[in-house]
Amino acid sequence: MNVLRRHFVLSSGLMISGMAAPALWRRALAADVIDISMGGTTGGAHVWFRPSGLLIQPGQTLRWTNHDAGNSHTATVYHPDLYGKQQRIPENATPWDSGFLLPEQSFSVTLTVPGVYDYYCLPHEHAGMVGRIIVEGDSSTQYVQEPGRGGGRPPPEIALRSFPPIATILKEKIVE
Ligand SMILES: [Cu+2]
Repeated sequence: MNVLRRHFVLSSGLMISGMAAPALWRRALAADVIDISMGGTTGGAHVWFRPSGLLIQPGQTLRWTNHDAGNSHTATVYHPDLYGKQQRIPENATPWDSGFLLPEQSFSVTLTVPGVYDYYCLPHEHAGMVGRIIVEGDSSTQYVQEPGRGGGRPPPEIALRSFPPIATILKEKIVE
């Protein structure tokens, strides 16, 4: 009895962890508002955006929420108008900067211009806290980045290594 019961709990637990996550992701991607969590370990040794890579549709809204009790974070795009960075958003897209979000504060932006958007956390760019959004376009849309566009400062090496690859985002739609 005891053994059977444990087996049942275990197998249903596995089934949930194996099936619920993709279903939740799919539901999240279909929503009008898609959540991105800002997090970190106690002491701030590791910090992150989750998911770090997303493929969304024009008109969908992204909402960043700081779930890190011990740190402030920002979601700031790479653009010459913001801290003199190199432009890593589509040519005619509007740059955004959330400003510092205290724990449990949120910031939202609605994206309409297709293309690739790279962003970072102002105090944690050098810890590799970056993310990449792709707004899907039609078959003529080019998703290729043009590093150096606008002539501003490029991301540091650790940030460049931390962006999820464009091909992976296009294939997986969501990258943890
Ligand atoms: Cu941060």
